[in-house]
Amino acid sequence: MNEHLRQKIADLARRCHDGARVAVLSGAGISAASGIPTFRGGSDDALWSRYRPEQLATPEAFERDPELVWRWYDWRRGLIADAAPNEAHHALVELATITDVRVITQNVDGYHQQAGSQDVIEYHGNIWTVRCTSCHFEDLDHRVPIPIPPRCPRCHELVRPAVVWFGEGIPTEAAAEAEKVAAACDILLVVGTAGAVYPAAGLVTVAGVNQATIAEFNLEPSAITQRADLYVPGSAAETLPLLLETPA
Ligand code: BJW
Ligand code: ZN
Repeated sequence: MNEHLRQKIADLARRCHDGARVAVLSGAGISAASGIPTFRGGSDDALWSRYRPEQLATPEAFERDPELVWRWYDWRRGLIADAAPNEAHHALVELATITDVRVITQNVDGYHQQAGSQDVIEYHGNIWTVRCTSCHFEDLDHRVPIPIPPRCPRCHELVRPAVVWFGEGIPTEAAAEAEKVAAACDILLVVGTAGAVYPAAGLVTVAGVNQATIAEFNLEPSAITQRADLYVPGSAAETLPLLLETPA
């Protein structure tokens, strides 16, 4: 890492120590160091390279073949259950002891909360919550493996993961809260997301028009990089902890 970049990160760390309000928009890349595969590119493991998203993460796919979709989610639930949050998640918990930090995550793995982050906004839902496709039943279900396809204990219709698929709206409260947090922050940390999926990626614009500093932490440049004030290359597990170093 060159001296110029180090200086920029130190400036950001100083602002955090001075009480700047921080918002975080995280994506699959923040959990990559935990061993959870990302969706797009950058890895032989990418889920999207083995399965096309429209085969799996849409309401139509679930209607067509609920067992296939559930097998995919069951596999991912197993990976998540067997792994744990990493240094990037933990760095954000520690950052919250220094200043006001709100995490908006596109991830469904629950790792931010598991690491200790409070009031996490789950923009795309949570993989451990299931809800009935017919009645109003919704509950946590941590079974791994889950009987496929799982059925509603109340009405015996299919249950589905309470996550947001393509073509579905973001949960109303999460959408409103994320918009508010993005608009009110002084610094937006964009961590491990390709910035290709909307409306999540639009939160960067919301923060930008409100004059926030956009700092991106990603292994590779993304759709966000051109809009970022600062791009920090590398694994978030190694780069986010740099924000905790006490500025001179
Ligand atoms: C590392 C790293 C390391 C790796 N350290 N970095 C505007 C324009 C065009 C299209 C649209 C638009 N607005 C809406 C749309 C349609 C669509 C959309 O965005 N399509 C695009 C593909 C173009 N959006 C929707 O359909 C959304 N809904 C909607 O718009 O509804 C309208 C509506 C309103 C009212 C009523 C009804 C409807 C919903 C989108 C839902 C997305 N769902 C998924 C699945 C969630 C559940 C699950 O997990 O199974 O969300 S898809 C998937 O993509 C998942 C992710 O959260 C999301 C984002 O992916 P992410 O996190 O960016 O991951 P990757 O893999 O893409 O990138 C990883 C990054 O990490 C890379 O950059 C790596 O370099 C980096 N990295 N290792 C740091 N160690
Ligand atoms: Zn039901």
